[in-house]
Amino acid sequence: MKILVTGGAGFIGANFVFYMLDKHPEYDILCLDSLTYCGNIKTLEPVMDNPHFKFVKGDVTDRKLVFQLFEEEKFDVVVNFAAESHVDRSIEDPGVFLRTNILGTQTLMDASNEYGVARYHQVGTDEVYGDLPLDRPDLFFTEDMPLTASSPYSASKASADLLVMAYHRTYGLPVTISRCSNNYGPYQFPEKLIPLMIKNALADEKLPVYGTGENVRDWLYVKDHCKAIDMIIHDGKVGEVYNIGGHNEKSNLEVVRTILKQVGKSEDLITFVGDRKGHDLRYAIDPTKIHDELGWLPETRFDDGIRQTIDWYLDNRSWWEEIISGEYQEYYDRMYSNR
Ligand code: NAD
Ligand code: TDX
Repeated sequence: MKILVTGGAGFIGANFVFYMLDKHPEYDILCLDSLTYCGNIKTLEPVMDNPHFKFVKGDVTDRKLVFQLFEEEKFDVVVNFAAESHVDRSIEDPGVFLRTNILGTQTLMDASNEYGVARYHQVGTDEVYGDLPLDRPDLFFTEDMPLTASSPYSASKASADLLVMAYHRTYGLPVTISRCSNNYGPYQFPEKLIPLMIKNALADEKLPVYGTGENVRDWLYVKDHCKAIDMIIHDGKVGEVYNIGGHNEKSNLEVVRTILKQVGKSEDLITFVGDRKGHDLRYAIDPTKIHDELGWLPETRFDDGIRQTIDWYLDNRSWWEEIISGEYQEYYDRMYSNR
């Protein structure tokens, strides 16, 4: 089987490349990634010499390049991770989110239609369901809920999902969509909550918690997400959406306190800062469908996953210290200095 993995130099895409080369050593994987600020070719160094892996630097909206790749490589399966993925950046500058997340998806599906693939899989997010109230712990996101969006990021991801279902119905493209909750684990760019807080705690810098810190996210260890996508591309039903999540809801404050405790730093580092515009209150996935239909269950408990993640950031300082030396510092100052 030959799989095109787009966005494979990013956090989840890279973890997926490692997972697949390990689980299916006979598969061929081609990673297409334009290496934006959060794509890191160094992350893929361990597999660069693997004869079953190939890296191509390029943009998913570059029609000529994408069509040429499909013509030459004859992919069986496409897994589209390529995206602008940070909500705060989408609030600052939505344009690139619409371009990559919507037009990139269109380009990949046009090529999939033209050259024929057995499966086009869209990596979606639970943010397309909007948010849930904090005082209704009985409510969860299910696949049949209507799509809504709070940020330009989630609007772009919801648009992409609608386009994917339209390509299925109109052109018969064999698609699946997964919508996962918040991921954490190795190689996550330190602009997202968990790695940002680990990095700041290690440096004895303030930990900027938005608003009251009561917002709830449903955390999943990245490897469990990769396993779910592997199951969906093999056994998922064409035309279906699968929610992925492990019933692991935590308030942001709980997450930050856990990190401080594990790195042995004081809670005095916590600083409440101005809230995110349009900040979603609570995400919570109902994973019944993927469990019942495909037998998927998460394997990593939050306590173990967060410990492994913190250890990874401690053991791999050079990976993130290099990242935070460039554009990152300007972003950080812009985002946090006047909050
Ligand atoms: P990320 O930002 O770490 O990585 C995105 C990757 O896409 C980077 O390597 C980047 O270089 C690449 N990319 C961006 N624009 C591109 C373009 N125009 N052409 C080619 N490559 C491009 O993101 P992530 O956290 O790994 O998320 C991956 C996917 O999973 C996204 O689609 C995101 O919406 C989805 N998702 C993420 C989470 C999460 O918690 N991180 C949860 C659910 C779904
Ligand atoms: O400095 C911070 N302080 C803070 O309180 C940051 C960066 C975040 N937060 C809060 C905002 C959210 O309530 O923490 C929570 C998590 O924030 P992010 O890590 O930015 O993730 P979120 O906005 O929940 O979106 C993530 O999950 C869904 C991913 O970034 C998306 O790509 C994915 O689709």
